[in-house]
Amino acid sequence: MSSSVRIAVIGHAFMCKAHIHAWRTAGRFFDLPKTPEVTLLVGRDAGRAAIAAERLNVAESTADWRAAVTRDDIDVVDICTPGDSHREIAVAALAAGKHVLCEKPLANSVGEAEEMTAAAADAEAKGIASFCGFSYRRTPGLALARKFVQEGRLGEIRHVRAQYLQDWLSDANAPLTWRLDKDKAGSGALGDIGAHSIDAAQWVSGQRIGGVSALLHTFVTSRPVGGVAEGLGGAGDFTSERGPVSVDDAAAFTARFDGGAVGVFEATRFALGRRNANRLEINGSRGSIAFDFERMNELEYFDGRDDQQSQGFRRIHVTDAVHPYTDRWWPVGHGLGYGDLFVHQVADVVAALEGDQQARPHFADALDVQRVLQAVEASAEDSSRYTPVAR
Ligand code: SOE
Repeated sequence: MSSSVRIAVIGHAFMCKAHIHAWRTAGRFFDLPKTPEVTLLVGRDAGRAAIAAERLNVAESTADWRAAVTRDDIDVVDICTPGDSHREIAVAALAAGKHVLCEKPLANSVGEAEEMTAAAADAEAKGIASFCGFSYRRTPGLALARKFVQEGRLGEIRHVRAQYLQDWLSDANAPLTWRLDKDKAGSGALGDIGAHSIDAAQWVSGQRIGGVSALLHTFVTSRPVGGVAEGLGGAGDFTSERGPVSVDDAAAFTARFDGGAVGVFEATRFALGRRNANRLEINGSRGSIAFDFERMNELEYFDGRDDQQSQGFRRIHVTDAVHPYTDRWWPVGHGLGYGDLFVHQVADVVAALEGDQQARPHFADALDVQRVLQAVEASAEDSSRYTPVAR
């Protein structure tokens, strides 16, 4: 039996870099049962894939994902492409007996996500695993918040307040890239970052969202076309010609959770000054937690049982050896960063491949998030739910 896990990464942009960095780094900090080896980088454009492979030091690249997912020397297919290709690649890879790690949101529609989940269930019966990249579950602060909920420190959960605020689209002349095209991305802020909030809120609170009432809005309806997507923006010759933006710029919704909590969610890429403020606050009958990814090494915790004189939110530095994931890293206090979430993710995936427990979130978990996304869109389309103010 091979002592390595051989990975084909599909996609050659931002997420591909984050994943390859993680596959490379995980074994340096975590005790993995097998050594990850990124064998192949696949990109739609052979030239760009070759450039990315050279920079990221991957020996081989190709534009042919179909051939890649059936190769004997590949164990894991890691999908880092826009949502419109997730279903086809994942289903083919699972059918070929490859474990699949797929970026979030799982798909562009519930129908696609259902098909992928059914394929994952068939594959699981043959020992093949599926994972979805809701990477924020791997933030030590959020993992600690979940632990506090499970330990009963928050008591009965009443409020779940989730915001995911970014600002990289604030400029009306930022280019029209795939994240602004519904056919490619499925939705806008909602699926791109709101999906993270939905997953984190359900995972940390331990409650599922049962219903929503939503509002979606697009502030900038057309943007410059041309050039190529790079990072979150673009490179090359973006022209003065503008094309339509077909997704939401901002999403807001209220939610009822099946355990009795009420939720308020907001996702936007127009919150000028907020770079990656992925925030979650939960208030229970005994205590509260508040997390903001812009201070990702901290978790705020309020213990309602403290004596009244000393009550207040305490700021826990989630950097100690007793905290989730952190014992493997730097000595206490030095802290982690965005890329480290992906390291934790692949460490969990590799451990699960060799263990007897499926790493979560798997495709079925991600399908659940997709159903919430669908409910939000359906609610936002139903204008009868929007009550104008009578003046
Ligand atoms: C862009 O909004 C983005 O890169 C998301 O696609 C990621 O999922 C999130 O982690 C950071 O922001």
